[in-house]
Amino acid sequence: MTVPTPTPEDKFSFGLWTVAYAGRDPFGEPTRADMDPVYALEKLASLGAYGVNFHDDDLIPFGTDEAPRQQIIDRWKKGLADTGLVVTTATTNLFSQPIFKDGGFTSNDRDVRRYAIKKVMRNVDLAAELGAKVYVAWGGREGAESGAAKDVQAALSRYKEAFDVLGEFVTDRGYDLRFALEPKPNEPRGDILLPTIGHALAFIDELERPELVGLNPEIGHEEMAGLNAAHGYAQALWHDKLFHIDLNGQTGPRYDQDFRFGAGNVRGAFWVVDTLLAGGYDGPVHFDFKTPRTEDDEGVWVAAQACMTNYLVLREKALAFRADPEVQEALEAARLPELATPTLADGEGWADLESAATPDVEALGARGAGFERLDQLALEHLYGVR
Ligand SMILES: [Mn+2]
Repeated sequence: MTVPTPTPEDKFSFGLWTVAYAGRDPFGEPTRADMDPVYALEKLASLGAYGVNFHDDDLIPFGTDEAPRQQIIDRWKKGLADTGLVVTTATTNLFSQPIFKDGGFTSNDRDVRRYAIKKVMRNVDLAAELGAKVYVAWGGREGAESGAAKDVQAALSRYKEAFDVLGEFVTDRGYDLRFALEPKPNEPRGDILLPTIGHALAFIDELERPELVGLNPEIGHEEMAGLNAAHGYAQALWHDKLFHIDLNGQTGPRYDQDFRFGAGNVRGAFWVVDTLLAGGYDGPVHFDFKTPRTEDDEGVWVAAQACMTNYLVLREKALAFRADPEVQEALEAARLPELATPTLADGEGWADLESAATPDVEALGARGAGFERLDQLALEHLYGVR
């Protein structure tokens, strides 16, 4: 297998904040210079990317007046037209400024909550104008460090209120735009609300317009919680809620590492790609990574390109795994097709089970599942020996 080359048909997209991450962390100053957003567009297009997305404050520094704001937007639009990159999604920074230290939508302070919703609406207008189809909502500061500091039930009511207002806003404006919640268990808050895919799915059911809200799960965030990211993506697909994806790398439950996709938990990444292919996910393949602060500008683009390379490698391996006749046979032996058969036959009810003959319990208990063979075949594809 040669190293594959990405093309716009692969629909790879990057957050402006990913490649423009200058290396500031809780312990150190930035190690790279601020990046011009139009330079980021040019570099991403030259590497074969399809799309780009941004927080309002990534593109337009917080507090910029109206006239210079418009100049920035006009220059950005020209950059998009010149490079052919598409704005796939946009999002709001409700976490960097001191005003959001206790969150945006769920801050205890009502004035902060009102300002947060207004800030989102302003950037939703821009996102719609630029053609974004999904508006991502990562609630980074929606949470607490201590028990009494947050009334969680009241906070969830305010969280719902915000999405109900925003749902009404996009409906009234006639925008073709849906929201995607991005769960995360912790960091920067001690505990963040809607910490996992499951919490977020349950929350969506309580909204006035649940059809407008889905998920943007990030591999690293699920793995920070010790969860299986592929299973989470699969459940989001099952609920028809996988509106967008954040692919990156993570090594177990520790700080949010945001490694380039394919680094970190490689086996987990393989199953995420397999799950996306099996589930027919056809949205942008988006990377949310941060280049380590050890790297210079050249290293940033090495890492960005590697995200795409690793996805293409894993895609080829997952497809080869599924197409391998030996794998098909092993899947059959492991009874995977049988799981797709309903447990009760057409027209059967509980009474039929009650009167059904008891199977050979001992024989069923003694029978091997064949999963080790199946998993080893997957690993041999992943390790490149098949
Ligand atoms: Mn992350």
